[in-house]
Amino acid sequence: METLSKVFEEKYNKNVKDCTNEEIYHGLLAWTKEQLKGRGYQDGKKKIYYISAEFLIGKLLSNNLINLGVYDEVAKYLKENGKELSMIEEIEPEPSLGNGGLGRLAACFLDSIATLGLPGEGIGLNYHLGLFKQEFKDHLQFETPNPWIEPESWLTDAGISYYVPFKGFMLKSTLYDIDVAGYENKAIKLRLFDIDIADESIVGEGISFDKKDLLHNLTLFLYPDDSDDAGRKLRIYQQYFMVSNAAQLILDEATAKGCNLHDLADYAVIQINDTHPSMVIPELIRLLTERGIEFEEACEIVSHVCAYTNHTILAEALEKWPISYLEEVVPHLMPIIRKLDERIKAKYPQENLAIIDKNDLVHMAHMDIHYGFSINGVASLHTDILKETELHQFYEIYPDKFNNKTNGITFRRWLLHCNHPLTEYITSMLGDGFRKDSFELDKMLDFKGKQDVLANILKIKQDAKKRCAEFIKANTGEEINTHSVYDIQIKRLHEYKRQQLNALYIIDRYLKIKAGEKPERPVTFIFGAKAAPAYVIAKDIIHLILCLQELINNDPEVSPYMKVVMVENYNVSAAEKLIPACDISEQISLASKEASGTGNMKFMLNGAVTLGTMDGANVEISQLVGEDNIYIFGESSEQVIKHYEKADYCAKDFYDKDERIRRAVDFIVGKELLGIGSEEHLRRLHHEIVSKDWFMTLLDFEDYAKVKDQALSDYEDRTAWAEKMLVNIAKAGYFSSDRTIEEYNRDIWHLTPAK
Ligand code: BZD
Repeated sequence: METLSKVFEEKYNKNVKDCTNEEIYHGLLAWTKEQLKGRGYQDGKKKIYYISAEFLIGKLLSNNLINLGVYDEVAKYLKENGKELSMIEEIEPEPSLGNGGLGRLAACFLDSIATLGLPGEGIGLNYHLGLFKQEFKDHLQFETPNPWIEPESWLTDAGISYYVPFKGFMLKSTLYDIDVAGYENKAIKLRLFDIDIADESIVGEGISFDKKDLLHNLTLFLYPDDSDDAGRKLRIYQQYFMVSNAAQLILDEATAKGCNLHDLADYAVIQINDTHPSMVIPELIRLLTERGIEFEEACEIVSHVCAYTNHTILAEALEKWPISYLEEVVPHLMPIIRKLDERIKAKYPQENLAIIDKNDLVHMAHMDIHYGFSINGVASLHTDILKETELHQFYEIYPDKFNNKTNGITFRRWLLHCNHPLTEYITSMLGDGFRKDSFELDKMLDFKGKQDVLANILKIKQDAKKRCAEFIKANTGEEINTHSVYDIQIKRLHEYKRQQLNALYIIDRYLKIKAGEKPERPVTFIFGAKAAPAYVIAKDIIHLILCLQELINNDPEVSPYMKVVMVENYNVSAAEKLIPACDISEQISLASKEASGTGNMKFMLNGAVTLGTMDGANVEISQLVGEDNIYIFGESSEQVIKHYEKADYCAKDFYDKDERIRRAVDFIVGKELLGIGSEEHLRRLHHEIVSKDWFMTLLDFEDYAKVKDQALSDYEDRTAWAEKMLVNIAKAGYFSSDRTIEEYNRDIWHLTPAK
């Protein structure tokens, strides 16, 4: 720790003892960056370029210290000097460079790529103000900028610039790198492109700004509101800026290593993370032809370099850009896209395989599938649905391109960093092999039935719940009972994820308590979710939850038995505090709609038991832990898909025929909540549920309530519950992103790991 002490002396002319926490944070930041550089970077002939519009990296200090193998040493050194590393962690701002699962997955993947010693880098954009910061006022969500770049930060100017052509002007980029340490391995780079002239002062009220002022706004926010034309066009500007820079960088790096461009596939493989980076395909073709390669050969080369990952089957989320938009933003790409489309139409005339459809929409996913060599879904059920229904027409012509890569999470962040006590306990039981080989967690099964082990696991959970209660108090002002069951649903707010189903259960329980049915043990229902700024119903659901929080927590007759809390500005740091404390993990999407989910994996790893539908990776979780260790409810994906095909689901029928459902739904517009919230929001939500309910909440309500009640009653047998926790932790090994990345490499990337 001598070099660290020196940093404080040189930077502040002080002993660490006399430094403020801010000074210690900045000293540690500088020191850690040096250590990372000292490690060196993973390199090799062929590299994976993981291009993604989002990298939800979370705070970096502790993770870097863990991966550098110095966390304990630094914590001890600080403690000896009267300082707490956990307090210093609080000072770091969290970059909000992602929406949710897709962005967080990209961050986990970088950790695993580095850890496995694979040559690679992430490429994205350096959004100055992130997604947005969520604030609650009058039980409503408001958005404000989320600045995170300070004068001293994890960013390093790479000294690399490119020119990106748009219609009528060029933009010059600047590249910033963030080092991502592998666990006990070299680092790789996350490369974020930016413009020098981005101007934060153009932001007005909330997150409003002139969307046409491209020279100053291009990298201000991640995907600003795309509910209007200007927003959608800005998104195309961002996407093209990202991929043109990426393509130029990739060609330069390859050429520098001796690539003659004809053999590009020996030097580069590009993973296209959802369709946001899809324009990299025509852009690479453009650059290759500019550098003297024939069009046909350029197509062939690119088709051996690009692979595409699909993260959704929701049709509205599959990007389709009007030709007129692309003509306005990137006219030089359109002739290429048209040629790519003509080549396909000549071979496959079916309309549903076209890149450009008859309404002049460019289907980005179709371009990826035709001109990429691999397409993967993110959980086994999801990939099956892609093959059988959503993308069936492509599966018929390219069966060999389709493959599954079930998502994973990095255990460095989601266990080692966020849950020290559990990590230490597992180490005391198994040794530390599980840190590198997650499947070793399986050995915990040998401790089934051991009373002392089960008691320890319960104790660790209880302590986590106490720490979590402090976080909730600080975040929401609410006091929660640490002996209540913590039932947690944290994820983006979306109707298909069905936070409204959870809310209906809460209402139902409230009504029961009011009617004198007092439960044995209190439950705390915890939510965290951001809604897209223009997603009206999602915001109405937040409003409902916040109104319920106010009503229930302030009702002396009810609050001893249940409370509701919605944490404000849910982000990676909040997740790290909530997940270790969770008893019941809510994974209640309508079957077939959640591609995978990754929160479900983080929860099981931390000893929560899943309450969920047979959707996404829940299916694989249930196969691994067995039916005694998970609570499954609801219609199957096959049944749900049939309902959609036949259009035979009618929410109103459930509302009319089932009194329990009707009472819960009508409570949304009853006098209690109208006395707290806004009539406009509550009425709109009520109407939506009764007359539309696209994601079939009422269909699954009864089974959900029954199975949830069962879980809550099983919780009372503490030993049996602890055994379920143990099995969940033991079986989580499969969901390490190291396993996922090994599979990507084995089946798609074919890179040679460094020794
Ligand atoms: O990707 C999510 C899926 O919904 C999850 O099921 C899955 O686990 C993760 C990782 O594979 N998708 C997203 O998070 N998608 C977005 O955030 C997104 C962002 C912009 C535009 C469209 C989708």
